[in-house]
Amino acid sequence: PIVVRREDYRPPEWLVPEVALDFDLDPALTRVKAVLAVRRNAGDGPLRLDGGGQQPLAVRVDGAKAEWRMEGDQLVIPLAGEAHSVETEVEIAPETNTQLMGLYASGGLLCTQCEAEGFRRITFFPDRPDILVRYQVKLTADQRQFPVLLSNGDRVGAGMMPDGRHWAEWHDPFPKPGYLFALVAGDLAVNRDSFTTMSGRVVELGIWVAEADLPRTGHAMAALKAAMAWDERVYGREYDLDVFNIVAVADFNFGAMENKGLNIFNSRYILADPETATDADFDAIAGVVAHEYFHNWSGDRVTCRDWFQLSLKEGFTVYRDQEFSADMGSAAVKRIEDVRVLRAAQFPEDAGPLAHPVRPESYMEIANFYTATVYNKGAELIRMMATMLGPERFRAATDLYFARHDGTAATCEDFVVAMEEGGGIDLSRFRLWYTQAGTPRVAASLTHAPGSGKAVLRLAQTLPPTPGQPDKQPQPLPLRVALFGEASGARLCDERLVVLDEAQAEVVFDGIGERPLLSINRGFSAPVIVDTDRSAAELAFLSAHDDDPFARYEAMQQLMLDRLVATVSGGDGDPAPVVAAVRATIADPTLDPAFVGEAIVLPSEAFIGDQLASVDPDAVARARDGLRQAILDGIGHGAWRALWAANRDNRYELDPRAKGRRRLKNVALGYLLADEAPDAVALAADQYRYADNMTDRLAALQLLASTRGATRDAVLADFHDRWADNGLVLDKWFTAQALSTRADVVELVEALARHPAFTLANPNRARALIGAFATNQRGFHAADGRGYRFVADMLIALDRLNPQTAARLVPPLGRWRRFEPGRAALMKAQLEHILAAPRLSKDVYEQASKSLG
Ligand code: HT7
Ligand code: ZN
Repeated sequence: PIVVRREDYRPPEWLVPEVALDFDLDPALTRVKAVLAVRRNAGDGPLRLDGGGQQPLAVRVDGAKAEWRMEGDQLVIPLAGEAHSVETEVEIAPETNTQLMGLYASGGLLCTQCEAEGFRRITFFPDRPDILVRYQVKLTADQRQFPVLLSNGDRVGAGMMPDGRHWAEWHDPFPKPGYLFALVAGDLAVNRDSFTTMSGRVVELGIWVAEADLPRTGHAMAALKAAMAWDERVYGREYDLDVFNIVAVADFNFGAMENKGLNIFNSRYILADPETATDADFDAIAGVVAHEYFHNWSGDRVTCRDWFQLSLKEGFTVYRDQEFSADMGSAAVKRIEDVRVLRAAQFPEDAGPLAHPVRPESYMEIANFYTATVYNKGAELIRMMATMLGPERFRAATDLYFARHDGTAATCEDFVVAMEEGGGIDLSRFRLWYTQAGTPRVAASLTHAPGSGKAVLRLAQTLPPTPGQPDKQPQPLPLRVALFGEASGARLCDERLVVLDEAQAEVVFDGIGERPLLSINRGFSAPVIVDTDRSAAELAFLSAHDDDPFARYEAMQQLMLDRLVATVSGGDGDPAPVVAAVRATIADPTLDPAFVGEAIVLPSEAFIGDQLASVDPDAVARARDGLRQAILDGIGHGAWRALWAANRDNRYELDPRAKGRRRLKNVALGYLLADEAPDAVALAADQYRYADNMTDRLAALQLLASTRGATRDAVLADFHDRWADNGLVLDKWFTAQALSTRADVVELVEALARHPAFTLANPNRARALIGAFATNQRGFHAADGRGYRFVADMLIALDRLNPQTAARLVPPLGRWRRFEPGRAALMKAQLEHILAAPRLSKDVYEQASKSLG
């Protein structure tokens, strides 16, 4: 496959100010006519239009048949003048499009997905994000089968044809790249609402779904309106069209897509009611709806010059959606969740063979770079700049960014320059965050000579080598730091923002009259790993006294992690300090239950493994099970049951407090089931049976799925029968079993892959079973390699249908170097098996070959 390099970017030779598209829609054969107004911009080359394997049926220039040739998938048309009208015609077959890129069929609908390079599969076009085009789109289709015809912008006309077909015409006044084009045709019902913008314009909002799903669109609509108001209040950004439509589809490669004025969503991020969606689903819906809406400015109005700049829109928009969700609920819990995601997905990526900078230098397949690094680490970069600037200067800088780059395709460098000029700060060294891969490590140690009144914090940073980057330079790390008195429990100084921009530094604190304890990287102000020499007693103290909720959570987690790592390594894994700290946390009446639920949950097996030089998954599982049991015994069954009971509510509510109580209740249930005591199993079964919401029902099901016996089988059968007709809920049934800790989980999952409801054609279903299983530390890493083989075989089968979704299954195998030699060899063998498969996509080839390299 061809490698695309950032350094090879050249401005386009031809621009396309306008395009008229005419779609004759039919699932079996759709005809697309495109008339492009083209104008020479640079160079003297022919017009090159990207294609996706289709052949042109006709090519006309200025109305006349023209000379053309194909070079690979590109249509090349020599043009003599400076401006021309170029017309092409193609036929495509949406119903055979299993890749779900371009125009495809999903559950009776026709819909599009064009980011990153799907538009070329619809029509010949210069499919690059820096070609901004004004669109006129005419859609014609059978009226009975496709009564609703939608595209970007405003509907300017519609009518019937004599043959039972009808048409609609849409104009989008905002120039946009092809990746933001969208159309939908189908039999859809709409939840309509409106939003009045800050300047008084009324925007018509529509969420389009199958008629039966309409009652489950209310939460998404409320989130959309909240996001529109938030973006006005916090960033001064107003919506700009008269219409904003969202369509939910069942088959989608990703979460959602920010097409201008016509967002298309994976239905799992739209549809929710208490019976079918968990609290986490409700939160994810609000977050994704907001994310896509925020892209209207950070993505659509200001787009990317080339795909290496992807984090310009994605990192910034993730930061914006994280802050929105923090404002809508508990900011502390949201930060904890976001850091947990970063550590679970991005830190391992940064430490493995697929590590890449936030602004990558090269790719074979751009779809492989929609990663946690580009999205989540990218968001952390924006957060660090916001922290260093402070809220007012950050707002001035984003205002400058939007004003300067509105209507253009910009770069990450443009964003940093706007931060510098609008915020009055020098970010020269900060740019290293965009170019260097890897997670920085900071060693921090605090000394205090009694009677001196001084405390000295010594900091040293290192950045590990990553593929292609053996040597690194120190990056500026903004660390929020405070000190607490061990005797008084009080804060000994104001919080300081220490920006560590050298390899080493010393920070002196004056006026420190008692032995201080270190609270560092408060709020997780920098996306780094901090190594401290804090003892179990110090961590336990901070877990009870730190006044930064993230740091308090972190102290508890570090305390647990130190015990777990010590146990795995054969050292002192005495659980007593952990048990005491958990006891103190659950007994503290001042704490938010949601926070308590997060703080007392054990680190995942994967995260424990990430701390080890060579992972033995069995040893990790034993250590974690042992600590879980010790916490159950140490606190006592009765106390856990009391905690469970104390956080039960008689009536379901969806407010943050009720969600927090459910979370804590279900964490308590998890501890109670540590030893599968019959009364705990019965309690979980009762919770399952009598739950009035999916959060509680699924929590019980998930826990019971790891047990043995008739109760487990009965609840799983019940859940299946209740929800057999609801695809999104049935996905949860597959996932609950894929994540089971039972020793026979591989066989169970293999059997589920033969279940009549299982299909690789639907990405949600494939991810629900195979994707979830690949995160199951016990099953996936079964010592005989059967888990690896299962995932590899499924991946090869999926690659034939949907390469993008298949490629996302490679990274779990790509971590082979982190495991003990036996597992490492088995994982490597499966990567080789994948690479030997015939007709491999470039998506999977890139990920598998880099994982072995
Ligand atoms: N900007 C959207 C990216 C996306 C995507 C990328 C590759 C393949 C399919 C896709 N569907 C959507 C999603 C977002 O970040 O908002
Ligand atoms: Zn996005």
